[in-house]
Amino acid sequence: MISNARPGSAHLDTFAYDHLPPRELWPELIFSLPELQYPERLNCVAELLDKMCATGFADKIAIRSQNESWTYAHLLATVNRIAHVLLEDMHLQTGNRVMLRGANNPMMAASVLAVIKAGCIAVPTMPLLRAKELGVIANKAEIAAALCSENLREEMDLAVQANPVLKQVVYFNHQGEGGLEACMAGKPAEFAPVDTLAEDVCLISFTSGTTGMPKGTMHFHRDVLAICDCFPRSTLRARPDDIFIGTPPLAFTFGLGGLLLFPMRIGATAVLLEKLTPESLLKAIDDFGATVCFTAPTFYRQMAMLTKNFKLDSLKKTVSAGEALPAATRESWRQATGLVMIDGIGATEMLHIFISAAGDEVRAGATGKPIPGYQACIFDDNGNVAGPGVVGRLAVKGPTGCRYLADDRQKNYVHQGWNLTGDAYEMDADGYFWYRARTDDMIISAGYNIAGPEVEDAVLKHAAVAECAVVGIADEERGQIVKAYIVLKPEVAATEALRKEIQDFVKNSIAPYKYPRAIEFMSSLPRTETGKLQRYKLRTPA
Ligand code: 3UK
Repeated sequence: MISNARPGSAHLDTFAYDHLPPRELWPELIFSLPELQYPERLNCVAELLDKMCATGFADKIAIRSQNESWTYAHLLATVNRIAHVLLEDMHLQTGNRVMLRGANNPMMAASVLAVIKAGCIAVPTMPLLRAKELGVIANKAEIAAALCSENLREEMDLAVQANPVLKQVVYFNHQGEGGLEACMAGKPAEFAPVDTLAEDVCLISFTSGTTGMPKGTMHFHRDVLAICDCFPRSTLRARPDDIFIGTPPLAFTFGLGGLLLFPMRIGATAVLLEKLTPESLLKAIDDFGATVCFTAPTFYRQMAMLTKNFKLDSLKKTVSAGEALPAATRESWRQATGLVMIDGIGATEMLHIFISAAGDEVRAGATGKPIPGYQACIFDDNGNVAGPGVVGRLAVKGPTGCRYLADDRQKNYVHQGWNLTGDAYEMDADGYFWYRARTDDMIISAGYNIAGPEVEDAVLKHAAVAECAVVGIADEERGQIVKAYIVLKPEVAATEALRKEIQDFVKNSIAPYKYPRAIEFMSSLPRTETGKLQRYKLRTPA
């Protein structure tokens, strides 16, 4: 068989090359900034870790957890020992995929970095996935080996039993015989990074897609550095003395970037904590003196109601992504903390954030502008680039972009070199991008186009409302009607009078035809592990 691998690739196992989409289906990649001029050969972990140790950061704290503090030097030695285990004990070859399973903790982070440093391909998976879902991923990415946290052993073992493709698992955070820590004990603390190409795949991230087969998005060593050199430099403007904290799992690229790669790129500190609640995150911000926080809008909304009991004087910058940030949530966060939220839209396909704004550049209600390094435009219904004021499909391009692992849906995401994220957006005359809805979430009622999030924002401004999701449900007369699912604040009773009051409240703040004709009170809303509302579950209740 003729290998598809690029000449000079470090991959002995050419699976990734064999299953990348053909070049002509890739989005256009642009490297317009001086900081995006990477050499042809590049191992991103060598840049993020070995280089930081060699340039004065060896004794700085890289990672903190509830009970551990790891310096960059300690992280390097740990990563190196794991890399030896991968190659010598597990007999992995460069280019092999390695499944990674763990909540946010230092060993999970070290394992991801070790896989990449050893020239293999990391496939981090969300902690809550079950054996069945792990099997789908393992078969799709042909994964034979896994590193898994001991406390996730149950589903991992079931997945191994049911999927012959999965041949070996080594458990970490586990002191027993045969555990990763035991295997590492005899290994040297030095390991030379495998000399990969900048375009060798190092990460396959599966989308948290709501329907159908999950999609594997393939990312290069270069992409990992590119996201560190875009949003954090231009917009977040973090510094080496910053302390990063937040909720997104390392298996979600929002978390991998925000809670590991971004701090490492500048020699800052990452606080990795498992199982956070709005309350425990606030407490942790105080305990660790965190300065930069990454989480989803719904978390900020809940935290804003609890800030009275905390100091939060260390906190300087807060980043919201994963879902649209309602203007009402931005405002309650500002009132509670004095901080101007940095909203940013990112996507697993793009690896991280590509439209955002911070500080004085923020326009409440808009996501922001394409960050330096990225371009964005709106496509109208005829597939032409639309001018300001037109709602259409958001299209972006930059140094990163969509390459699905063996998937026909590549053609849906990439169009004329642009990445189509599946979002309906509008650009204003100043070049700000305003989120309207997911393209398939637009509600069409009696001929009107209604964006659910706009109605949600109006409902959320009512003092009795804690959370809200708005969807279109089938209606004989109007095609669809607007329905709001509402979680009330703890002390509020769900009455018929309140339903009417909320409807009138919305009619008074946005065009009356958008008001929710149906309202259902809920005790909670269905969400993914990444904090996204699962609107499809509300559209077709079980
Ligand atoms: C939605 C937003 C409005 C939007 C992600 C930051 O969410 C991430 O990746 P996913 O693949 O989902 C992508 C989709 O989520 N979305 C995300 N952020 C915003 N919508 N405003 C926002 N600020 O529909 C997008 O297409 O799960 C976010 C960094 C890395 C990520 N992977």
